[in-house]
Amino acid sequence: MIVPPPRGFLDWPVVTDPAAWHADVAMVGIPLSEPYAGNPHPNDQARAPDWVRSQSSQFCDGPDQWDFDLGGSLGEALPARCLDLGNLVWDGGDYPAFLRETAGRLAGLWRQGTQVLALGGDHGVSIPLLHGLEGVGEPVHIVHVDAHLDWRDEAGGVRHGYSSPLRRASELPWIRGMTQIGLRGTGSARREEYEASLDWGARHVSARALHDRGIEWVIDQLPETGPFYLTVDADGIDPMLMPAVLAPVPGGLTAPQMFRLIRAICKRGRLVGMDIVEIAPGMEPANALTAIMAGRMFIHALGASRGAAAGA
Ligand SMILES: [Mn+2]
Repeated sequence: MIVPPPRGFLDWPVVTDPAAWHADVAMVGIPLSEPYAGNPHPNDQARAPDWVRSQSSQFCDGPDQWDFDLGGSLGEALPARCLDLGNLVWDGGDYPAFLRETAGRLAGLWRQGTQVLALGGDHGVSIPLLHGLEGVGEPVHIVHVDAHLDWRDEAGGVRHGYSSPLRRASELPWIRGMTQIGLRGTGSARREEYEASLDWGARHVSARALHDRGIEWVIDQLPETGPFYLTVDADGIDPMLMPAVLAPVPGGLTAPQMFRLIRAICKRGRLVGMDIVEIAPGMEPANALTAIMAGRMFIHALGASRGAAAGA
């Protein structure tokens, strides 16, 4: 089921008919929010795609406006065909069917060379995106920003939840590696998962190491070439910047570190897609700071992918 949002991301045209999905850049919402049995949290991340879109004027006051982060206007940096494809909604029924259908649609976008931006939902929404990366046609390196490792094989019997996306990524033959940045929270990993991820070849960058050694040291550890896919759990960013999360952990990435990381990724290779997940609008302060930080990350990615934000 594909549902149009009340407002397109950055006011891009909303096109919910997959037959008409021909885009250089596309935004998709995946408002999946699968609470684990017994989870006491109000899992309202499903509202985040429309919430972030609704704040578009807050993170870009028009495509003609000079953007100092881009060294130009966003309008000048964007390609001709930018679409908002609406929300790909799971009806709560047959999850494997939803996964197949959604991944298939995303793979179709990647086969035509579309850069896919996505808004969750909880971190489980990265799973259909990671499956869809098959459509890129060559192995992809995952850059994962998160307070948590997210390598649980299952949690409460659920294998496609927000504790497991990077474990699921490790099982896909088109994922060639992953760099996990900002790690500092407990949960979604015990010794078993920690060791399984290292055995697989994941590169861990704890928040402590990041802050002790600096973002340039982190960037030096990324592969020399793309393609890259970036998955950002909002709790990976410092909660002073993205407070609307259910599992805030002090000491996350700063805005300058995150923007520098995005520019560096785009300089090394093609950023084929990016998701931002785990925004809980119910926790948002009145000034919409979390949505604004999400929007600014996407804008950095859009600009840097096309040579804006020069001097990376
Ligand atoms: Mn996560």
